[in-house]
Amino acid sequence: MLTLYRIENSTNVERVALALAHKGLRAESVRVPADDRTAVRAVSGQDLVPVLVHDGRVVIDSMEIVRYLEDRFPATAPLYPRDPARRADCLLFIDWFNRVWKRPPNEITAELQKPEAGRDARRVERLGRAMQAYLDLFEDMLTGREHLQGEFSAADVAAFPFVKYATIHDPQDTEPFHQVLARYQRPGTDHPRVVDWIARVDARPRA
Ligand SMILES: N[C@@H](CCC(=O)N[C@@H](CS)C(=O)NCC(=O)O)C(=O)O
Repeated sequence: MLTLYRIENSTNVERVALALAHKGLRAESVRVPADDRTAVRAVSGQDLVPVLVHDGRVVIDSMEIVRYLEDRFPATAPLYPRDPARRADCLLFIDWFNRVWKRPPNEITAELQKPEAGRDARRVERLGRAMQAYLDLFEDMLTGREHLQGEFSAADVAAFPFVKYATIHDPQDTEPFHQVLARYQRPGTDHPRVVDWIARVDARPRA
């Protein structure tokens, strides 16, 4: 049995929700309040979601969970290329996304939480430009293919919940990190493939 601990509107939970649905796996959801992680801490010893419990085994970290699902359920729709070279490209992309791409929005969010007098506006501007430039990179990655690695894969699972804010942002969603994702990713007429990719992946089911 699979159980997913989640909070509403979580980027990292959406990764797992996309992966579960792609693989046709059902999971019981435990929805916890964003401001009370007691249940998450009790089951996993830490506060962050997503947490997956599979027959008593606890897995934390969204992309570790996605890999775990692939390893444990290899017969269902794959999320990583079978070809070793392409699989390595996919793993590298995910590592880059987590370690490099995520830094500017995280750092802008932290900067904007400082009192106004102590903020480094130039740094925010520079980091914002980096986020916008990554849209150009995604546009190029999508040349001649519908997903970041051709077929829908863990690369799309990793990036979509964050990059989607370029076109999808509920004005009622005032979560600071989400506002940064929306504010500093502005697709223009030179990003048609990114815009189509967001719509394509957004049409997919979630668990
Ligand atoms: N590296 C972790 C990050 C998890 C994470 O930051 N989750 C957010 C929700 S998207 C969270 O639980 N934040 C709560 C907090 O920071 O207190 C993953 O990929 O799962």
